[in-house]
Amino acid sequence: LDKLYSFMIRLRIPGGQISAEQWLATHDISEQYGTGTLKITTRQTLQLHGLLKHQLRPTIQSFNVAKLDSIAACGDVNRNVIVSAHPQLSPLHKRIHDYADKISKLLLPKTQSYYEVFIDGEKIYERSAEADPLYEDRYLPRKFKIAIAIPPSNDVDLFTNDLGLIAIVENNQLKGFNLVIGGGLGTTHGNVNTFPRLGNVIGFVDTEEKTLKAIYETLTIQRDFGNRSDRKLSRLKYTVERLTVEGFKSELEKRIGFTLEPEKPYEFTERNDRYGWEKNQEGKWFYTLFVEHGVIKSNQKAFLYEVAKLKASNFIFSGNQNLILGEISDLDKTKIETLQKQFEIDVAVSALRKSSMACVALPTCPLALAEAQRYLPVLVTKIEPLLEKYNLNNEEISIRMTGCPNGCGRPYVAELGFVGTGPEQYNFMLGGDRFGERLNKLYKEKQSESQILEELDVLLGKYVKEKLENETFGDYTFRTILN
Ligand code: SRM
Ligand code: SF4
Repeated sequence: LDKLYSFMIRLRIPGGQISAEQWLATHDISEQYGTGTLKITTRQTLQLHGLLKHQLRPTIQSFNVAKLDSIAACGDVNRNVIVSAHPQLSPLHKRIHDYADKISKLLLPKTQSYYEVFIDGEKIYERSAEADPLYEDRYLPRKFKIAIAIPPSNDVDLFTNDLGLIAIVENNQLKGFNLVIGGGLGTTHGNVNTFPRLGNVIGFVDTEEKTLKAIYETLTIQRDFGNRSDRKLSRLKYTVERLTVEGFKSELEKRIGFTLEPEKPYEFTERNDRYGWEKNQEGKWFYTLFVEHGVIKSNQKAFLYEVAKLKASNFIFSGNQNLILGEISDLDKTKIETLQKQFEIDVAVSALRKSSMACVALPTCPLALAEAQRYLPVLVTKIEPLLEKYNLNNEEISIRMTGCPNGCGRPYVAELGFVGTGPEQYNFMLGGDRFGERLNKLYKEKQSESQILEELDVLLGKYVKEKLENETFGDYTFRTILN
């Protein structure tokens, strides 16, 4: 008897938006194959777990019919391109969103083997075999991640990406993008050469042509200069450290054939999703549903299926693992509100819970050392009374947990970060800011739940007594403990 392997499928959904029809198809596919659970990831897409080998082809074929694929959702290529999810933020939202699709298409590997293996079995040499000038015959040294942020929201955690674009909007006009290079979070316990890093802003580009060129050539630099001998040190952040930021920038300018303009001013003042109902400039409604750590609960799944049947909205996944129902008319809003009541959707949750994020970890992630998405909700329930004790219930303190130091739930840019070190033990990180512009630092190693709660009791007590006016918890701990 052989082992009964099971697989995970992750979709490629640039900008995280699908139609109601695609949601219906995804729902049906998840009922037929895998565990039935739909999981929204920290990169605005969906994963299905527990697919047996014989289910892989029919699952991928069904997604293909719905015009959804999983090409380059994993591997040493450009991954799912993410964009600020909230259409309310800018009248130019749609235009900026289109960039995600364009960038994703530009950087897709040219090989057609996905179709040969999973879709129709037609031999690749019988298809028009195209050369791949970007990935050539070797791909990148490692995964590559791109995000687009639309200030004032940093809901994509822009600075943690290999390459980031900050949309510069002036007088309702998209002027272009600030380019940010060299972010990345993965580390390895005990390997001092690995570290999380926030990207550096290196300049501004105005036209679409220049933007796409700069993105493309950033990848060719990583292809040519990235470390191919040690996978632990092969992300772009290490290439940038080796070449220096200035060195990287001049190599980029050489390859693109123009000089980057000086960066334009921008400001991030939010990172959380805007939960509940909101109206955009065109008078359409949006509803943001809180999905704890991206795991869609059964009542939420049933609700979303009924909403999709109305064909009254699109479905947008956020980088905070939540779901936005978008572009809803006044009439359809009423219908959706009725469904909300029927499926008991709009339950109140605390500000802390709404600011929490966790990676998958156990039981499916083979790299997990500790629990994350199954345990953080429990820990939050135990922290909530402490917040109540100090009258901090409305504080949106960001709290994030991962089962290992790879950082899939971006714990290194949280005010409270917990990184799994072993069963029921976490490195306790403090001092990140609220909007993802400063890394936190290790406060206490290998902490158990009771140690975490004792520490927090003391820290929160001191915070309410000693904080400066409007000082967030992250800024306070950074100023008083870690600086
Ligand atoms: Fe991740 C590997 C889950 C976002 C850094 N990540 C994995 C794997 C595939 C484990 C593996 O290699 O076998 C996990 C699958 C678990 C499972 O059972 O589903 C996994 N990563 C996830 C997701 C699903 C977490 C979530 O709960 O949402 C996220 C999927 C994103 C997507 O849709 O593409 C996810 N992973 C991230 C992020 C956050 C981000 O991209 O914004 C990071 C940190 C940012 C970064 O890349 O630096 C991240 N994942 C990693 C790493 C460390 C990479 C490194 O540079 O060292 C690994 C391990 C690796 O690549 O070797 C990893
Ligand atoms: Fe798995 Fe570690 Fe990523 Fe969590 S952070 S999903 S445990 S690889």
